[in-house]
Amino acid sequence: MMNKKILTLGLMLMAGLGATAQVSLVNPVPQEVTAQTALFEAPTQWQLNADKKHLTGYIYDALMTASPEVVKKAPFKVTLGVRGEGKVSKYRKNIPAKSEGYFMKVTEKEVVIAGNDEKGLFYGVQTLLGMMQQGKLEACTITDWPDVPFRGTVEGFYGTPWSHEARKSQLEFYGRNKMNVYIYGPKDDPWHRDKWREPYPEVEANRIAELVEVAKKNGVNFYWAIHPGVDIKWNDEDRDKLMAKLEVMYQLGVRSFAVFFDDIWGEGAQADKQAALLNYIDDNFVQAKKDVAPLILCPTEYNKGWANEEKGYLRTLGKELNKGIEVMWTGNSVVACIDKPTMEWINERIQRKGYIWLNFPVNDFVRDHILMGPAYGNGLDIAGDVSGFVSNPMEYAETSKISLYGIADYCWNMEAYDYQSNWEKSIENILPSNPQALRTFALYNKDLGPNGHGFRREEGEELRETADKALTGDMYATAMINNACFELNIACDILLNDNSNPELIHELRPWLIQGKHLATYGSAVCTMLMFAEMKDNVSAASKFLTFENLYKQARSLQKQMFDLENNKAMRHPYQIGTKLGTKVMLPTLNKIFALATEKYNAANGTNLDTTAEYNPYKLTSTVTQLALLPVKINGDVVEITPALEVINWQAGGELLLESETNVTFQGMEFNFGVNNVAKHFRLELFVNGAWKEVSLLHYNDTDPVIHTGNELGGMTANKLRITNISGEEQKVYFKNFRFIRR
Ligand code: 14T
Repeated sequence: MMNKKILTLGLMLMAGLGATAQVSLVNPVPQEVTAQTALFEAPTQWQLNADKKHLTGYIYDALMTASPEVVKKAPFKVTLGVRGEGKVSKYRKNIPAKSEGYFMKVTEKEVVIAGNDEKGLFYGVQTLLGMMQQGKLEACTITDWPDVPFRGTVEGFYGTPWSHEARKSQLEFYGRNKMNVYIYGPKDDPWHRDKWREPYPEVEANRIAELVEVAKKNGVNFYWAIHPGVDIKWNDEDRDKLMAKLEVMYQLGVRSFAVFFDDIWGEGAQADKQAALLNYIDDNFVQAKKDVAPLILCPTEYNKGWANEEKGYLRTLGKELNKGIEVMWTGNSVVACIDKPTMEWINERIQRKGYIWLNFPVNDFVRDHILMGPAYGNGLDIAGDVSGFVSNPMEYAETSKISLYGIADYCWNMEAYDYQSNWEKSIENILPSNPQALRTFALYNKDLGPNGHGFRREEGEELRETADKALTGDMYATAMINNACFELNIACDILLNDNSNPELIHELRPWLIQGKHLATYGSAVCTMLMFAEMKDNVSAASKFLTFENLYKQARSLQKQMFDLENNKAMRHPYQIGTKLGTKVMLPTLNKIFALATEKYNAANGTNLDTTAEYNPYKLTSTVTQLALLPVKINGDVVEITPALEVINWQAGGELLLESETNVTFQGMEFNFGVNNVAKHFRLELFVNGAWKEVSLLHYNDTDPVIHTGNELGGMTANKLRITNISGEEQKVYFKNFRFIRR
């Protein structure tokens, strides 16, 4: 407590002097720091004072990434050592008796780093490197250790697995930020899941071997996970195949293993069988090898929402699994923050401390959003209740580092974790060339939007008050929103031309382009509102800068945003959409658009459309119950939302669907929920200025689905209509209607 106060005081003094305290550059925030305000230039040369064994190896290599030259008699001395070694015997009492802990002392003459163990020494070196980032040092002493023993990530998402380069970059990032676990388990790596029995082909095998090496150099345990539950048979043959695969991975250098049973059902999902298998691996592989880390299990019921108390799956695991086998847990639901009650609930059932699998910042269930917000919401009092804490990130590896920087800090020094200041630091760290641009852009990429897991994040709170005022017609507030859009536009342009972190900009690119659209849209609608409010024509000086043209611009941007979302090259292959600012900014701009247009219509007797959502499909119908059904576009599938009631489709009644542009049809089907009704309806497409009929049929008498004849494939039209030609009213359901475009 005392030490933190001194640190804070030091920080405040230095902020006043316009300098940054070098300890404050270090992530994770160290446990205990006494710092003076004496900043000095880091030496350009230093002499090393360490036992021979520290003059090679990964700790030494890490130290060598710092710029000073090693010179025998340099006046600045760096002493390295581990508890028990003569070189650091003087500091015996200062070294924290904690795994991976270290003591460090910096003066203008020397640096001493004394690890409680090898890893502690490595982390002390990382702290030194962190402090020296800006070429300066600060006199201080640091006593430091991690709160959570296992900290890191699980590459466990669905979608494109990380590239080899991305993985290496991650492992280095983990080393620098004192995370010690990387669990390899990408759902879409065939040899992890579908082909779990088969060894990796040579190229992939070599890559894994290389990752193991890179992990070691960065103090990270590389866990390789196997996902056999999809089709495992609980017999000796499959058990031996699994053991053989683990042996192959062991030969590649892997020394830490996990077995995942998530997202499966049926045969593979039995607690007693899973426990027996894991115990078998533990007894005959982990214990037998002696150099293999404790096993990790991801259970089938990996969150409280899915736990079946009656069947007692979790209690069975708790009772039967060998002690020492870790059990993963995502919390109260698949995507959740972790708190004390979460841990109490699970730990009691599994008879050990849960190993947290945090489904953040993973976005495989909301691929239209990219997540650049802080990691917040997890309890700051659970360090003693978890055995490990790993984050499942996005397939966007580089962007994920923003949140992972927070996870690293949280796991290391939980009570002191301040997510906001961590986030600010993290932005600086990931893009030192343009942190303000990245921060400005990231403000609009925090929330996930509505999603099946109900997991939401704060976004745009800083705008809310101004937005509300703007919507009451406050011109100053409107100008402020306009400024925010201007800033977003500047940020996007700066980032698109930043080449200091090409991978980051590559990942962000679709959102950066959408960000520019959003910002330009924002400036248009804010200016519209100002013109509409000011009534007398402020733009008299220009015949072109008019409300009408701004309105056209806003309309164009609504369409451009829509087009970008549906652009095959830009959007994610599995889910349409490239969205940002969806929590506050976009809804505010849409309201400003509507408000400005209403005001303009009222003052000028015009009838401009005030709806902001762009949709190129327009449905009209003489059947009143169908007239208001929304049309949804999902990639190449265009669907009319089903109606829940019985439709009274009068004789001659028609449903008309018009498209702004020509559509080439690939297929169509619909379901009126009644057998043998195809003959009562006529489908026509408007091709080159004339209606052309397309035949309709059922595949059999008991299937209400209506299919189109083969002639539809490849037809190009901009309208279609369906008419009741039976001469009498048809009572039908409107269960589904969809077509696929090319
Ligand atoms: F293993 C688990 F802890 C876990 O979270 N499994 C998956 C994970 O691979 C995925 O990235 C994550 C987020 O989407 O959620 C789990 O996958 C699901 C979850 C569902 F609720 C897949 C389908 C679901 F319906």
